Amino acid sequence: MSTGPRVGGVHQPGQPTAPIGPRSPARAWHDAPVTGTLITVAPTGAESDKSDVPALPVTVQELVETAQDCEAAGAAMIHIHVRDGGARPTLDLGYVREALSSVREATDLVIQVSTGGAVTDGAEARVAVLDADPDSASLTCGTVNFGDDVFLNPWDLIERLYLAMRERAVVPEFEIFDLGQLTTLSRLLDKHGAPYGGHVHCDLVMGVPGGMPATAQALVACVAALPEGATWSATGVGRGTLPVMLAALSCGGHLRVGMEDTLTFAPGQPVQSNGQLVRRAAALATTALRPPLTPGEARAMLGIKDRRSADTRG
Ligand code: KMH
Ligand code: ZN
Repeated sequence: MSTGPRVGGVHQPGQPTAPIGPRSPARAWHDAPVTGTLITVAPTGAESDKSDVPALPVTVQELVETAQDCEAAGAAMIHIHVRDGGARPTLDLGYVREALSSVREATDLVIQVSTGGAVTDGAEARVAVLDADPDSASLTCGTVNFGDDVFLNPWDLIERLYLAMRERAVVPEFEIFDLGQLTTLSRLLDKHGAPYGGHVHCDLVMGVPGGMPATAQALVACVAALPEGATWSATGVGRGTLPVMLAALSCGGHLRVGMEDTLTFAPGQPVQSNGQLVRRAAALATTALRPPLTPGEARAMLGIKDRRSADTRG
């Protein structure tokens, strides 16, 4: 077995690899140092219509106001899906560039673009959004049924996105919709080495109809199968929001919340704003003695390249 050097728990390109496997028990989550909580807000998504959900931020102005509100509430990163002039999901580079640069000018948030897009988006457009100069980008590690649709993520697209991110100094966030996608992540890291920044960060997306359930049991199974040294957040879709949030906090994880995943705050109460969801997450994280990380602390943890102009750096 090789003991080649590791950065952030993954192999370096060109180094011999060790067998793929779960983290050693000695490095289990309960032994890891306690840190603050990275709160990511996913404010819009690609699935809901503005006509059905008036509080959904779809214009650049709404997105910027949402980002500012969520930053003040404790978010450190924003996961962005962009809408066009008709509020339809788009990967058009003009729209994406405008949205990302506007949020970067108005906030200190780590800016993550979605490469998942909508289930109807093709591979070329999903790779091309990386030219909009995000700090980070989502990278889903496998195909998953998505309600009546299929969210297609074949191996060759995963590799292509991964390498394109590294070429552009973009930090991936590996989106995990099912346990087996962690096997694909290990295969990816063993074949291609560490991502830009040298650190692996995953987001467990739980409760999509067709993916893993939004349960503590599924979360614990995923955490045991993460690459050594990885950090992770979790997001529970719909009614899975609170069970997943509480399980993630108790297992040392970070949180993603937002109207991409949750439209109901409590039974009979539609979500009023993304800020409302971030405030609840920040309050629970603080109660757990793991208060929200600042954007600067999130940058350091994730290995983000600083793209902010000198006059906006915090
Ligand atoms: N909208 C979903 C089909 C991502 O952003 O990378 C995919 C998604 C994942 O939301
Ligand atoms: Zn998304």
